[in-house]
Amino acid sequence: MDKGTPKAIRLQDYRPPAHLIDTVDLQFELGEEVTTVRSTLGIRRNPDRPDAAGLPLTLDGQRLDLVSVALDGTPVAPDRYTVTADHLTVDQVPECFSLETVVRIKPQENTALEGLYKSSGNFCTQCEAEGFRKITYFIDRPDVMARYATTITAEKARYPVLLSNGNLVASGEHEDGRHWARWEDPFPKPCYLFALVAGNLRHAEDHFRTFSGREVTLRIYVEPGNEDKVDHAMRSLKKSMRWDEEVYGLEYDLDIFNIVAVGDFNMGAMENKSLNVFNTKYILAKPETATDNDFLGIESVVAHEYFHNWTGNRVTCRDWFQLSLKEGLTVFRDQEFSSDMNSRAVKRIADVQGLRTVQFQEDAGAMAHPVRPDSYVEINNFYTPTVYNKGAEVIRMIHTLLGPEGFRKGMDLYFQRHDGQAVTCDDFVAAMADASGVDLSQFQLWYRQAGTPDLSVATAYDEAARTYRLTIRQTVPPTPGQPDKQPMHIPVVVGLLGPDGADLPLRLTGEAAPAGTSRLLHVRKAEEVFEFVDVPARPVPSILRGFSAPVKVKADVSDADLTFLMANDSDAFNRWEAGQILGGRILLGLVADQQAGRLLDLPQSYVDAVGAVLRDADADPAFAAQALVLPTEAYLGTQMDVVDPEAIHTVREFARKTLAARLRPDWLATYRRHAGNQSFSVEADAIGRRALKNLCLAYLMALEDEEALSLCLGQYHGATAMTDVIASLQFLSNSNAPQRDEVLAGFYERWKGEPLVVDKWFGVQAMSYRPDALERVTELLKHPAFEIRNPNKVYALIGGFANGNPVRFHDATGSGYRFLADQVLRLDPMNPQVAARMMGPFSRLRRYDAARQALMKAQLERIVATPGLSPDVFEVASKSLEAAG
Ligand code: B3K
Ligand code: ZN
Repeated sequence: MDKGTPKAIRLQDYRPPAHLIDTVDLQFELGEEVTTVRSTLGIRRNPDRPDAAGLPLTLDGQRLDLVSVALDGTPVAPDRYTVTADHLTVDQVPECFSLETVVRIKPQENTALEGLYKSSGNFCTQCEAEGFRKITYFIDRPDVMARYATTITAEKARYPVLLSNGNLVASGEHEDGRHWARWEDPFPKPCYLFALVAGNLRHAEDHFRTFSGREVTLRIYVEPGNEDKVDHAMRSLKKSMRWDEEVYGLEYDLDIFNIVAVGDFNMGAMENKSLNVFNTKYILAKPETATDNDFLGIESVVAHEYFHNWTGNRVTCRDWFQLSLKEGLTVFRDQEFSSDMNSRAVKRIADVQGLRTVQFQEDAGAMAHPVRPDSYVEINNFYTPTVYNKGAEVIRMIHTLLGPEGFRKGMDLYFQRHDGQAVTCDDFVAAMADASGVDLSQFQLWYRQAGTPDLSVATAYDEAARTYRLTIRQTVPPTPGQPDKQPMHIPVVVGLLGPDGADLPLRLTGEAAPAGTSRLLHVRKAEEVFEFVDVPARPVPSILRGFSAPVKVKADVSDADLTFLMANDSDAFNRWEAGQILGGRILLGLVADQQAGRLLDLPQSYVDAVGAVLRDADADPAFAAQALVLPTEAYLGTQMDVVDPEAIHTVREFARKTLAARLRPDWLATYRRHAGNQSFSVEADAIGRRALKNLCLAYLMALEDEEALSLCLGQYHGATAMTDVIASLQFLSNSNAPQRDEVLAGFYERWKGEPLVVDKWFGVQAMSYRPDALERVTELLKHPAFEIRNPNKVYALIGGFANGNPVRFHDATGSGYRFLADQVLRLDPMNPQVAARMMGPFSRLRRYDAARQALMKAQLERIVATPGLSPDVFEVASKSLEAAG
C-alpha cells in the first residue's frame, strides 16, 4: 500500500454523525472534458451529539478538484478549511448554516464505475456504498438523510435524456444547444441512493394503478436498438408492484418509476430512489438472445430493486455493518416473489444450491464473516453471499419461527416504527419479537456468529415402547476472529414417513394429541432430544424440511431410507435433498476409491434410483431436471476435508457417463418427448420442460456417440430459443466433436452484435473442462470482443474460468493461479471492486492440499507486494494470507 496499511472500521466504534444535512441542492454541468458540480447543503449540528459544539465540519470527498467553498453565501477564507485526499474540513461552523461547494470531476476517466461515470457515451452514477464522495463533498454515511433537488445541464444533441431521483419539476433550453432539467425528490434519503443519468436513450412506457388508485408512470430506458428487449422486465416490474401490495400492503410512493439499463456496471443493479440503474444483463431479454435463467434472473432482480423501495429506501441502514438489514430482507422478499410466480420447490432448490456452493464456501474461508460483520477494511468487499443469501436465510428462519401472520405483523410494526429512519438489524429483530411475542434473544446469534453450524442427528426406534427418538447435536466451527461459538437457536422442521410412504401424525412426549405431520423443533442447546410417541413402526425421518436452517446435516439415515425418501417424501425439497445426499455419499465414496487407485464402480441400486426418478420425470419436469443433476463439483468439495478437484471431476464424469450408458434409452426417450416444437413461453412449466430436455441431452453427450452428437448438432442448428442453443453449444464446447471449432466460430459471427450473448460465448469456453481451457481463455483475452473495462466480460471469461471450472483452475502446476493473479493485478488499477471480486478462490486456499496451498500463497504474496494496491484487493489478499498461516 502506498498510503500504509488501510485501517479496519469497527462496528463498536459507531457514533452518530456530528452534523446532519437536511437539504441538498445539486447543479451538474456535464461536459466532455470536465463536469462541474455545485452543491448547496443545509447543515445543522446533530442534537444527539451535544459534544459536537465546537467540532469542525468534516465532509468526505475523493478525487474532487475543489473550486470554491462558501458558508451562508460568503466565501470561506483558505485558512479556515483543509483539504486532504479524503476530506474537506471547515473550522468554526455555526449551529445551523448552508455550505456551498463547487468541484470539478472527470467522469469520462472513471473506470472504477463508482461515482459519476460514462457507459457507452452516457453519464450514469453508482453511489452505494461510498461513491457519492467521488461526486461532491458530503457526509457520506447512510444515517445522514436529506431532501434532494438536482439540476442537470448538458448538450441536448448528445444527452437528450436527463434523469435524477423524484419528480421532474422544471426543464428548459439554453441558446447554445444545452438543455436542463430539475428533479426534486420529496423523500429524505441517504446519499447512496442518489442517481443521475444523462444520455441518448430510448424508453418503453407503461402504467400501474396502485391500490389507493394512484397512477404511476413506469419507464425503462435503454440504448437505441434494445427497445425490443424490455417487455419481460416491464411485466416483472408490474408483477412486483402488485405482489408487494398484496403480500405486504406496501404501495409505491411516487408518480414515476424509472429504470435505466447500462452496459458497464459492477453489480446486477441499484435501487436508487425512483431511478433504478441496472446492468443490461438484468433488463434485456427476448427468447432468441436470453436463456430461461436470464428471464428468471431479470424477474427476480427487477423485483429485488423494486422491493428495496420499502426495505432499504424508506427504512434504511444506520451504518454499513447493518447491510443485511436491507439486503437479507430484500433477498428473502424477492425469493418469495419468484416462488409465487414460478415453482416454489424448484426455486427453493436453486436457492439452496447457490447458498451451499457459494456461501458455505465463503463461511469456510478466510473472508468468513457474520451476517452483520463487526469490522471491514473496504465495505464493497462485504456485498457477499453471507450478507445477502445467508442473511435471507436468517429472515426465512424468523418467518418460520413466527409463522406467516406473525411475520406480517412484525413487518407492519417495523414500518410503523421506522419509516423514514436509518436503523439496525437489532431494530428489525425487536419489531419481529414485539409484534409476535416470540423470544428471539438467542436467535440473534445468527447475526453475530460466522460459520456454518453442523448438525448431527441420531435416530432410535423403540418397537416395544412405540417411541422414536431424534438426538440432535450442534456445533459451530471456528472462523477467523471467532474461535469459540455459542449454541444457536436452530429451527429444524421434521416429518416422519410410515412404511407406506405417507406422513405420520406427530406427537411429542407430553403432548395430548398429534399436531400436524411436519413439526418445527427448536434446537437451542448443544444437544437436544425429541421423542415422538405412538409411532406404530420404524419410520423414515425427513429432516430439515424445506431447508429450514442454513446448516450442514449429518444423519444416520441409510441409503435405502434415502431412496425411500426420494420416492415418497411429501416435502419436495427433501425429496430432492435425499437424492443429493445419496448421490453425494456415493460420489465421495468413489473419490476415496479414485484416490486409492481402486477401480470405479457405480452401485446398480443408485442407477435404479436415478432411473426411477427419470421414468417419473413427466409428472414434474422442472423438479426432475433438478433431481437428476448430480451434486456439483463445488458442492462435493465442501463435503471433503481436503478438496481434490481432479478426483472430484474424474469421479463425477465417470458417474455421469455410467448413468448415461446404463439409462440411455430413458434419456433418449425423455429427450425426444420434450424436444418437439412447442411455442416459446417463460411459464414455469415450459422452462421445466426445456431444462429436462437439455439435461437429457447433457447425459447423452457425456457418451459423445454418433447419435448424441447428431441430436446435439441438430438442436444447435435448429433451435430458436437461446436456452436450447446455449445448452447444445456448451455440450459441444466440452466435447471433442470435429465440428466444435466451427460451431463456436459460427456462434460468434452470428451474435457479435449482442454483447450479452457474446458474454455467454466467453463463459461457455471459460468453463469448458477440456484440458486446453486455460490456453483458450488466454487467447480470448486478446479477442476483439473482450473488454477488460467491462465487468460483464470479466465475470464471464475470467470469473467463468476461476469459479466455474474448478478442475482446470486448480491445475496442479499452478498455471490457473498465476493467470488469476495476473488478471487481478491488471484489473486493480482500473476497477478495484471487480478485481477484489475475482479473488474468491484464493480466499479458500486452506481447503486444498499443501502443494496447491503453497502455489496460491505464492500468488497472494506477489499480489500484496505490489505497490499501489487498492484497499479492496489488499483486504482480501492479506486476510487470505493470514488464514493460510
Ligand atoms: N444495493 C446494490 C448493491 C450495491 C453494491 C455496492 N458495491 C444492489 C442490490 O443489492 O440491490
Ligand atoms: Zn439489494
